[in-house]
Amino acid sequence: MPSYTLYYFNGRGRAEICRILFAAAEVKYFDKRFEFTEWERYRNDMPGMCLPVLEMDEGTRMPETMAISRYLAREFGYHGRNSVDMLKVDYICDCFYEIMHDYMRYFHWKNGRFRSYLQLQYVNTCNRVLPFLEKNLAAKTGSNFFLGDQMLLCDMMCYSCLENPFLENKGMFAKYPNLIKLRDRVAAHPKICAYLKSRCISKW
Ligand SMILES: N[C@@H](CCC(=O)N[C@@H](CS)C(=O)NCC(=O)O)C(=O)O
Repeated sequence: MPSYTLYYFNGRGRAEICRILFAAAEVKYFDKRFEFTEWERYRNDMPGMCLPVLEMDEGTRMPETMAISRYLAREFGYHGRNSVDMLKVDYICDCFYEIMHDYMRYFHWKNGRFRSYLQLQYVNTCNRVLPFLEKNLAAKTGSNFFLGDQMLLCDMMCYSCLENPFLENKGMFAKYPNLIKLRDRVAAHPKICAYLKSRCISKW
């Protein structure tokens, strides 16, 4: 197993799904967090000049949240049993990631890092994507997770991408009882539950 360093800012944000995967698989990694004030100094050292980035064996640095998450999920056995299951896991993950992406932009807009108005886009994405995911879960009566009884990357995405949206507006989720149940189930996984209790506290 390579030695891993995960670079991100001092928040949960896009990197949290990777941290949850490391926790679920009980794999050790170095969780390197930058403050925004020091980012300028490191930006040019990162592929794509943005974070998260995964470094392996103190050499190769890889960018892009979902590419990293899929790699870790494959390595740790959370990406599905066959190619069709992986396709399903991927499309569910990409739906959740659309929310994460728009939420992050909206969050930074609220906190003065962007100029344009992004709340509407984030809410529209939730209204488009969440009913679809809820329907996927409702069709799986008797199963604990999106694809059956095994928790996979897409289930962890349900927890990680909806964390701040849920904290900010629980009412928005009243229409999605199956997503809430899944979220609670992932949080109750023994390894993830232990990680959630011990992690650094941040606003995003
Ligand atoms: N497509 C990239 C986007 C990553 C991204 O936008 N990251 C933000 C932080 S959440 C960033 O590094 N921004 C750098 C900056 O604002 O200079 C991904 O999905 O990982």
